[in-house]
Amino acid sequence: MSKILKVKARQVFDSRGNPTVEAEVFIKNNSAKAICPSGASTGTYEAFEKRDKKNNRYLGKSVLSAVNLVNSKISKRLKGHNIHNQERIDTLMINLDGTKQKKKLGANTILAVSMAVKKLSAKQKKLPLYKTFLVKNNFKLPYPLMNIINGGVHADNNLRIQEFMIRPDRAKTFSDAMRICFLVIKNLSKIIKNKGLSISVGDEGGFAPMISSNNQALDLIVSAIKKSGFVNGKDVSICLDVAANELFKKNKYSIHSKKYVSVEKSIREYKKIIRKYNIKSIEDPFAENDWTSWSKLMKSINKVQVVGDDLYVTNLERLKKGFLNESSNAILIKLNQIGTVSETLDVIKFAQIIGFETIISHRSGDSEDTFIADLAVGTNSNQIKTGSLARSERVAKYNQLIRIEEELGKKSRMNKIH
Ligand code: 2PG
Ligand code: MG
Repeated sequence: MSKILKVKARQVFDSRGNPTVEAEVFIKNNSAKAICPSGASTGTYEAFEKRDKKNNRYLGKSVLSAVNLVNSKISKRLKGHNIHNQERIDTLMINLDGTKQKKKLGANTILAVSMAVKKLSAKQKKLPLYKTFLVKNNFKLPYPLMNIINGGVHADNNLRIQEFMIRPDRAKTFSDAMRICFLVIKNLSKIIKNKGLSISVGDEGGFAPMISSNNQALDLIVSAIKKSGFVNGKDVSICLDVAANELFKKNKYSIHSKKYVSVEKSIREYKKIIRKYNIKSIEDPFAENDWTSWSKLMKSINKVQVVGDDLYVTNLERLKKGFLNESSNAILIKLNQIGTVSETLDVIKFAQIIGFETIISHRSGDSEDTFIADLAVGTNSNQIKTGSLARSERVAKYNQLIRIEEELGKKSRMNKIH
């Protein structure tokens, strides 16, 4: 009954209009499908994304060879295996690939299948997806980290920092968290418009006005929070993703202006904006190999969430190194950085054992697939980062969380922000 009959893939498109893999897994009388997302500011240590670099028909971006691999090798290997044994299935694919970064089959190839298997297992058991991960009861809803101003490689403006986010820290329910973010975003839209700037949006649905100073973006957000009747740093907190890999050259950083300055100076600037704008969370403040600067920052600030994204790439070995090095106190979780559901869950489990916050994240190239919304609830992750309240591929995840909250009814609780 639960044995895989075949796996089939097709090339579909992501939110940036780039080809991506959708995989569909079939058992007798049932099937499920999943779509793999894709990043723009990627870490060097991420698992490999397979694209047909030489196929000019899609400017080197098609994933037709990945699709072929699913339809041939992977389908053949997984045939007859039980969909409820996720670890076994993921291990079979990891071994079929045989390389450390999944270079042979591609993490995008493997992950689409891995997620589809997970969804089909839940569907077959007639369970909502969020009930099939790590948590078995007392489900909690995550706080949204809404990326409301886009910069860096996600927008065409000159903002150095990639993501300016808000987190509604005092929301009592997920629906109320949404209402608070909605108000701030609508007010921010008015403020930006009144300044004669454009309210067009970037890759993750946040506004992408033609401004170039981080402080200017932060001032706009502070005004929007105030205008909505909330207190910055209490009701709503500002959180950043610097994506510093993109702002690093010869041991210097150009985070706060175009000029490259020392790590010490960058830390002083961080402390300044943390104080001035009550910033509660900073992701990727330094580059992926610059472990010493991370721990220097950790030692010089407190009560700020420091999040490793490109630093850890959802990889257990790198997370262990960061733990020993005291590099951060939180980890961003992206399924396609590592390539299977099982490995992602192992990283989340370890992170929670060592007391790190786990933040489930979308990619800048994403799709209508809402897998990560269920993953956040099912792993007791206290935050989810999935863009702003614009672009359906972002909003779809928030809408799924609204449904989960409704389904949990009276038993539903918000998670805790530490
Ligand atoms: C990030 C992500 C998602 P990308 O840096 O955190 O916001 O961006 O998918 O481009 O790596
Ligand atoms: Mg990031």
